[in-house]
Amino acid sequence: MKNYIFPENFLWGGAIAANQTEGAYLEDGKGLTLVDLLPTGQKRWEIMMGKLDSLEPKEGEFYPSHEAIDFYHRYKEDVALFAEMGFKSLRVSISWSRIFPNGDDETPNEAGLKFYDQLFDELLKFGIEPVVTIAHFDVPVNLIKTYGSWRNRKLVKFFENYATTILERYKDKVKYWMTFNEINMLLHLPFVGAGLVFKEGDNELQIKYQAAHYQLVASALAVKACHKIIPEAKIGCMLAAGSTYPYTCHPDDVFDGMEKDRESFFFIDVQSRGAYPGYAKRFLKENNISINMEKADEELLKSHTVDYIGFSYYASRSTSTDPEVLKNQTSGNIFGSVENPYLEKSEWGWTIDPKGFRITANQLYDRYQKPLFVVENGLGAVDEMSENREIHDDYRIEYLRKHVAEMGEAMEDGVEILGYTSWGPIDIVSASTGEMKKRYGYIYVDKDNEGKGSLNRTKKKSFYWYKKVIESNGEQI
Ligand code: BGP
Repeated sequence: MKNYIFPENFLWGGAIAANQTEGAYLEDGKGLTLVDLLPTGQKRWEIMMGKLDSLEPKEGEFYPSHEAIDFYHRYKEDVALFAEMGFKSLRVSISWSRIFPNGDDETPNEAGLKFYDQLFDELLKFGIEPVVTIAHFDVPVNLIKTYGSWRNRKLVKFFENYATTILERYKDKVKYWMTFNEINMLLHLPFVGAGLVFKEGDNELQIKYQAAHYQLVASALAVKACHKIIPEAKIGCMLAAGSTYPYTCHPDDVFDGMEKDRESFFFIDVQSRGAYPGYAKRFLKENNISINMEKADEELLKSHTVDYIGFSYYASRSTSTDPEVLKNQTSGNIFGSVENPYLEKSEWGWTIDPKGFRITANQLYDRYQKPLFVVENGLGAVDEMSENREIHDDYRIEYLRKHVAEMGEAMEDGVEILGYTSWGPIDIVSASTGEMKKRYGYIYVDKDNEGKGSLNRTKKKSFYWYKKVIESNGEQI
């Protein structure tokens, strides 16, 4: 395999999220967060789409986030394992409801602030840069209950207060921040992305785009606060990315592919260029969506744009406008409309497209001309442990090797990339399914889909592979 030269200070590492790792869901003053209401199975999907009748966990139901992998109590052991792999960075999210249990509290919860102080100190002890996601799918439930979550402009103030509090508290420890995780997911999983609950007769599109506007304003306020409180820090946006391929070269398919990409680019255009683009204004008008946009909003969006483009890449997408093609579709992906017949898929039906990673990185860099940061990439797979307790996850090494190679190609194309924090460096709860069985980690965690297991950690074969990749700064993949 070809050798790639990565920058000396390239931030190799891994990415996790509070709600998928910490557990301790009500410990030390933490309030309920939306993910604490997500069971597994079909019900999870319905709730993620904003269809739920209760904002309380149900008696006797299993909620994966309640214990997750108990990172809250085991983080020192896990950080030591990340350090053994040579991590330069670890992307983590701060749980909003650990800091403001109800979201609208007058004062922050000191025990919550203290936990992240300890976590960042542990990381810095090993020379690992914390890369912090301010909001990763975890709106405090009280904000949903009392205000309707991001339907309500009041969330902007609550978010600004939360962001300012953590920026102030960790200004000497954290130099890399990002605002909303996969901000475009709000359109596809509105409850997860924005705590939106829909009732009969709601105009869901109107509600989603108004909520998106409030999140974009809130994101700009966080950027403004970060540049003021920590001038040397970098704060980015975060997009669930993956270029969309037209199923044929018919102009209708090509145009549809461009439209599907723009559905996601809209968020980043606003966060990186500072204004609603013309195609978005046309879309809103043609769909009778009227945004409650205050004069100050436009000035804010224009004056406080992000420093880098963070994104997740799992797969490219494909789309078709031909009813004949669409009719035969078994399953597309959450963004595109059709399966790509040229590509393999994971056990969860996610397309595997390493070259798509290079295509996506080039497309984003061409569009924004700002440094990129790959903050999620990885393969969710079923791992089997052998009798002598080994996990030979060669399939994961293969996936990652090919994607790191294409990232190297993108850098040779001139794309500036700050770092690569692969998703789930340790097995954690799957966001979409709530399963532990969908494993991403270099480290195996003994816990099953029903929450049973010792939680013991075991290094997989990929642990040693990634250690070598980092040691050689990407030369030995
Ligand atoms: C992204 C989320 C992550 C992570 C990832 C993998 O949408 O930002 O939280 O979960 O998807 O998805 P899953 O866990 O569903 O396999």
